[in-house]
Amino acid sequence: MYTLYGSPSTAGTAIHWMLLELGVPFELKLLDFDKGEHKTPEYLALNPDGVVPTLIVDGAPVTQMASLATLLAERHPEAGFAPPLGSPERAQYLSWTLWLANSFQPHFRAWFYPHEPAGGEAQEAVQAAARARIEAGLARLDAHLAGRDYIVGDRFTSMDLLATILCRWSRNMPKPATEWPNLKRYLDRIRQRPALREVHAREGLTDWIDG
Ligand SMILES: N[C@@H](CCC(=O)N[C@@H](CS)C(=O)NCC(=O)O)C(=O)O
Repeated sequence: MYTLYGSPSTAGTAIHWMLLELGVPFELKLLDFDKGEHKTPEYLALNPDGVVPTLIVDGAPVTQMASLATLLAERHPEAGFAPPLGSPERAQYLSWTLWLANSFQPHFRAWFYPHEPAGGEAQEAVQAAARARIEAGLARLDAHLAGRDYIVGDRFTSMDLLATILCRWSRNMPKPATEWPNLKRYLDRIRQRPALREVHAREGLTDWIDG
C-alpha cells in the first residue's frame, strides 16, 4: 500500500495517474496549497523542498516526480512501463527520462514561479526565457515523434507519462504542446487512456483532456 501526497493539477497528478495505470492500492492525501499544508513541519520532514509529490514506499518517503514514475515502473514490471534492463530501449528510456526531468521540467518551474530566480525584478524576462526554452523542448519532442506513436520503442512507458504531464502544463501558455502536429497526434492518443481520464475526474480537472 502506497501513500501519495499530492495536490490537484500538479506534479502529484503524474504519480496519481501512474498509480491508477498500475491498478495498485494507494491512499491519497491531497494537500491544500492555499492553507500552506505543503509547508508544515510534518510535511517538510517528508519532503524538505515543500513540494509535491511525495510517495511513501515501504514506510519511507520518496520524492521527485520523475524518480517516482521510474521507481513505480521498476517495482511493477508486469505493467511493462519500463524497457527491460540491458535492452537498447532502456538506454533511450533513461536518457529521455533525465532530459525531461533535468533539462525540460525546470523551465516550467521558472514559468510558473518566476520570482524564484528573479526575485521581485525581471519576472517578465524570466518568463520570456522560460517560454522560449519550453517551446524549444516541445519542438524537439515534436520532431522526435514524427512517424512514431511513443517516444521510445513501440509501447507506452513511464517516460511518456512524464512527457504528457509536462505537455499538459503548457496548456495555457501562448503556444501549447497541442499546437505541434506530431505532439497533438501523440497526446490525442494518450488522452484516451482510461487512467488519465480517471485522474482528471478524481482531481476535478475538466480542461485539456478532450482537446
Ligand atoms: N522537482 C520536483 C518539483 C515539484 C514541484 O515543483 N511541485 C510543485 C507543483 S507542480 C509544488 O509542489 N509547488 C508548491 C511550491 O513550490 O510551493 C519534482 O519533480 O517533484
